[in-house]
Amino acid sequence: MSDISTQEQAALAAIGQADSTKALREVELAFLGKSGHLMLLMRQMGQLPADDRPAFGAAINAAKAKVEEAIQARQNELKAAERAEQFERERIDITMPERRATAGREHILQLTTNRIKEVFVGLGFEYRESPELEHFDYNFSALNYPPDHPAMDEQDTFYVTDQHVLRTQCTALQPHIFETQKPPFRFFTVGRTFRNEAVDRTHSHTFHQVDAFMIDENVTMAHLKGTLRQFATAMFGGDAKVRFRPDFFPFVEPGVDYAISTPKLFNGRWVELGGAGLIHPNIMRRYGIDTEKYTGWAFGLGVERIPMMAFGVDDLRLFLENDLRFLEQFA
Ligand code: FA5
Repeated sequence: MSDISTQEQAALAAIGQADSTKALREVELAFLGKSGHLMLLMRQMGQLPADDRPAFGAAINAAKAKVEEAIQARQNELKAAERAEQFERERIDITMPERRATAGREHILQLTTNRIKEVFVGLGFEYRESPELEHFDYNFSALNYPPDHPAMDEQDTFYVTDQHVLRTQCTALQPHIFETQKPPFRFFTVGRTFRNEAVDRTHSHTFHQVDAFMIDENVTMAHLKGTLRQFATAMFGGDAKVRFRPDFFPFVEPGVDYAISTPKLFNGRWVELGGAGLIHPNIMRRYGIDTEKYTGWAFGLGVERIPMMAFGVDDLRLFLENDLRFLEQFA
């Protein structure tokens, strides 16, 4: 019996000293666990004379109950203390001034692209993506460039393999469409284009183009000119003038270059935006399109030239330098 009270006292002392819920759990195991001190005493009961067993059993149960109660009480204390300490550790200072989040805005070339898409979708054209890494044939051969034609020299580019180039013109969308679609149709694309080019105020090795084309019955140069005039009005306002002059591109016949002038900018000087023309019959025939029934036009122009003309920017390198003082002007 004295063993029971010794173990009980030892347990209560250890409980009092436990300074964390973890330490308390160890005390609990040491006394009440399967091979804890009080449990070992309980097992001795079998060896006692039968008459002594009830009193021994009652004493040990009482001791167990006391120890359990003390553990529970200490646990409540320790948990409360630990929670208070955790709150203290995780306290946040809500009076600290906030760090202002600066909202980004779209780049002027993205805003221009969005506007181009609005205008062409509004005119009934379907938007398509086209690969930036293009097979040589789509970029050149399929567009009626004869082998080694000098027109390719103007569009020297970056060769990834002998057969794969970074596209020099968004016109490369045309053969992809002609392979899979039957006219009548109207498509356009906007994207990055690349050329092996000395960089100056109006040229870069990486720039953007928009290309659009349509094929239908009775399509003429008048439709092309009307569309480009409407495009100029949407981009630069009603007082923008458009000019077409004969030009050569292997994939159109006849071909023109397309320039605009607005009285507000560059003293009304003409600025070339791109090229255009009626789709060459060689290309239509190659894709089995009946040239007696159908005709089509196509144009392609430099996207950078649009904000240059619209806002009087005289150096296109500014669009790529990411100087916020420049970019923030275009809300
Ligand atoms: C073409 O790329 C033809 N694919 C356009 C075309 C499409 C003609 C459909 C007929 C029918 P060109 O090489 O001229 O044409 O380029 C068109 C426009 O892209 C140029 O007028 C210019 O605005 C822009 N551009 C061309 N090279 C650069 C460059 N290095 N940096 C910035 N813009 C450029």
